[in-house]
Amino acid sequence: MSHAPQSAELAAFSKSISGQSLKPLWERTVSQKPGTPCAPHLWRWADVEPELLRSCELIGTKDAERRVLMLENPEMPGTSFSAQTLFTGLQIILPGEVAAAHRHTPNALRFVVKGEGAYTAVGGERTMMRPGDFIVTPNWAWHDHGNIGTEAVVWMDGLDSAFTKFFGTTFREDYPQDTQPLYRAEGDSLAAFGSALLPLEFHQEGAASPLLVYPYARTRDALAQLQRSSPLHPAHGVKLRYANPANGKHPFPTMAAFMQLLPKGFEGQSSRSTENAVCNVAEGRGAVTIAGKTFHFEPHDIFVVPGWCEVSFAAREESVIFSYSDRAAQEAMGFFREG
Ligand code: 1HN
Repeated sequence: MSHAPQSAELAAFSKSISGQSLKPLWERTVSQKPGTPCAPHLWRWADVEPELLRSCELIGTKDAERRVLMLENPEMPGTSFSAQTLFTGLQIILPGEVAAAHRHTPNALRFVVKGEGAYTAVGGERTMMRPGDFIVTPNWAWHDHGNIGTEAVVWMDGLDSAFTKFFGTTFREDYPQDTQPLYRAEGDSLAAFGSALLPLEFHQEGAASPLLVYPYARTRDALAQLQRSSPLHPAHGVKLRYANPANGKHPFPTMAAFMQLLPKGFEGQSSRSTENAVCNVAEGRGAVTIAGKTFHFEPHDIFVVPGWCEVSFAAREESVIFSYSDRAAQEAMGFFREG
């Protein structure tokens, strides 16, 4: 940077104060522009699935606690983050395995990728996990997972742990037993919050959605109906955001989540916003161009759209794409911008 005129005296001054942990603002080098160091990147399911299966031969859920491969951005080594503000992992659980109960300050979301027969228990209620389901694990809620089926189950974990790291507020606790006691029947949360109805006595506790699971079948039907009846958004196709049914806000105070449908042959306009996003291809094949770089996508591929990068989609087949981003936090703080 250093726009200010340099003189020998200024240089000497700068040097002399450095020993007191002082620096002239006019010499600062931190970027004053939008955007992050994060690179646009795509992880191919065809490459990652064999590594997940291999990890199952090498470690169990007892030793790993969570058998997760982290998707770490190639431009952010050592951070464990996929984007500036987001954690992304792929978790695999085998029949008979349990991932023991714990809780932590980061909020977590699950997007189920492949397989049936696994459940997650959150805050006293269990739900089975089906491909395409979006599941909410609010911060500080006890959660454990298990596989009571006959096949491996894989899901994507999305966490806002970059925020707790930033604030220095990362806390965690193990539950004394592997599994938590269940005090609500399976399906209770969907019945109470999943039909534009609310229990009379309901009041929002915490900032996360009280709806534990947003089943894929419903989301998929909604997208199909709207595709038939409404004009497409020129950049996003048909795109819906997941809402907290009690207040219409994002499902987490930090993270927003979306599902979009791109009709076969869709060639979207390019768009840009400050949100940092991670996309997971639920269905279909096509291409996404991020900051001038084109990636071809197939089902279950995961890609990162860093903030302030131009992005455009082209769908070779009808495609359905899940995404989550830091838009909730950006909006709350007044930082979100598009254009
Ligand atoms: C976690 O608790 C889970 O509960 C998954 O399944 C991934 C990544 C970082 C920190 C905690 C889980 C996680 C995690």
